[in-house]
Amino acid sequence: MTNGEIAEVFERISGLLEMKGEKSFTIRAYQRASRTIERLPTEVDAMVRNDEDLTEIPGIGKAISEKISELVNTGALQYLVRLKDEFPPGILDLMQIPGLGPKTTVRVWKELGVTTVDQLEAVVDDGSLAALPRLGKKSAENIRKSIKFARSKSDRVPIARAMSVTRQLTNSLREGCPGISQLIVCGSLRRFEETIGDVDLICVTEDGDKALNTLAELPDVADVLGHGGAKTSVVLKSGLQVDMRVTPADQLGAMLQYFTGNLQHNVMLRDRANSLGLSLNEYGLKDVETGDLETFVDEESLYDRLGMQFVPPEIRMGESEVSAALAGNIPKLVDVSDLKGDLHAHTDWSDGRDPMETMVEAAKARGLEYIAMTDHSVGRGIANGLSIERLKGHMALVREVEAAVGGIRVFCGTEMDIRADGSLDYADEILKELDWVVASVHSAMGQDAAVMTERVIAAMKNPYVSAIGHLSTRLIGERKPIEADYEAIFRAAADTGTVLEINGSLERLDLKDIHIARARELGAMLVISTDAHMTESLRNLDHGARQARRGWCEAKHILNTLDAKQFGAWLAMDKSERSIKSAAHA
Ligand code: DGT
Ligand code: CA
Ligand code: CA
Ligand code: ZN
Repeated sequence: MTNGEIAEVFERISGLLEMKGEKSFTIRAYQRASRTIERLPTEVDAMVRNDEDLTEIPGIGKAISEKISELVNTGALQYLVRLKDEFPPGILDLMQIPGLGPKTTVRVWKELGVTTVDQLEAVVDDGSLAALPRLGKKSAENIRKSIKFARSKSDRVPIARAMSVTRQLTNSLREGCPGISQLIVCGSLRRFEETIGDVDLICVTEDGDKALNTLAELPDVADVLGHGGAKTSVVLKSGLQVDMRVTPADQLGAMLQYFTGNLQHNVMLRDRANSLGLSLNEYGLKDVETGDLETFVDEESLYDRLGMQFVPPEIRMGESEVSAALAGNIPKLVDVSDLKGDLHAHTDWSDGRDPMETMVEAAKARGLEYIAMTDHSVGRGIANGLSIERLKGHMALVREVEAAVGGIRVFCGTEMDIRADGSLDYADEILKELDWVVASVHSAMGQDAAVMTERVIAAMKNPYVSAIGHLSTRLIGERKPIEADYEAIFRAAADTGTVLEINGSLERLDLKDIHIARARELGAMLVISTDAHMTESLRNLDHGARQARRGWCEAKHILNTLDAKQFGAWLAMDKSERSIKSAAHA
């Protein structure tokens, strides 16, 4: 069972308890557990199996720890089963509709007799939902969109879940078959797509049969779809399909290329091969006349043989990358090793897990030269946002921690709410004391595009707002992005000297790839941030970098590739002078 699945169970419990009208601290305890587990980089499943003490995890008490053990050991939780029985069937699906939430779910159930998604759609259509007191046309319209979104989700899996399932799977495979010398994740996961159809693995080993049998016989496998030759396909109990192929090491290059795709990229590469009198398949390049097969140990030599630059997996989209590679126009894309700092991180002052000093130590250990501590602002009550008093204490602590840790710059920051009317959560007199201000939308996400656009641009016009956090507010597969004139926002970002964040949290990956590319083209400055709520999530820099690569970003497009000194010099500029150009000369 993955962390994501366990987290979902607790999310459901908290929702059902809220519908029951349970005490708020009980509800919050389950919500906190859910969030903690979802973000935890270590697999709770494995911790249970290894008899580790789960209550060591901050936010997990004895009661929840016992429930996790029961879940992992039996695959179900009697407490949830009983709780569910108190409600009509279907109500959980209903609660999952984004924007509905426990409160509205109870109302549509009790007041309109709605217990399924289909019935919900019917009351939206006939106007009876909008007629409920305090609901209105606007909310009903948003719920209509959410139903559509929920239905369009299809069976593709968000990347965060696919990655965590894949991590567990590859661990089990290596354990079960020590003869595996390489296990490489290919397909859409290697390209870093935001949703994944199925998981593709290439296994390099002397004993292919053993590896394929190991996969087919894993306890997590629900069904074997195909097994034989050099490949096996299975469906895991989580519903995710896995295709695995084995290959000898000397043919890895062509197999990797083939299995990474995407399909359209592969078609383009085949055409290129044909034009050279060759035919490309997963084993290598065949000379059409002689029938001789040329094999490749790595992808680099294969692309080279085709007379083109190596194409990084993240941009293998079957678009302009092949012609660019033929012309030698693929730029050197930004790499996580280029990133010198992080500009969005939370501590236990708001909703983070770790104390500030721990976060700063961890950032330093990762080799970062600077980090901004950006705890939530006062309006974010549920995230324990900082009052002005507490913000001042926070700033004082930043200075203390910076001195105590040493060797890393620590910036005073905030992640401040952009309120529904476009006003900001702190006054300018406070903001100007801060080094780095990330402004984010966390509420009223269903506003009309025109209102939302104005709201975000209003925040950008503030001279002390350094950056906009996770612009679209989407949670991949969970919450749809805000509707807004993104093009206008990107232009305003460039005009006002406001940086746009590429949020590297796997649940978000926000901006999305095409928005990154467009913002870059329009001259907006970009920064790759972790939004870390615990030390382990500092590795979101890696995800953010890969996301930026999908938008064809080079180091020069990303502000936090500047070293501490350069970044400090850039920060010292007036906002009106900040730009990609001035960053290059910082
Ligand atoms: P997904 O699974 O929908 O997220 O996307 P992919 O790209 O992982 O697609 P998948 O799993 O069907 O196949 C993995 C790769 O294998 C795909 O990106 C390209 C390659 N591939 C699959 N079928 C064909 C094919 O018929 N011809 C060629 N040339 N390549 C194929
Ligand atoms: Ca796939
Ligand atoms: Ca596949
Ligand atoms: Zn946020």
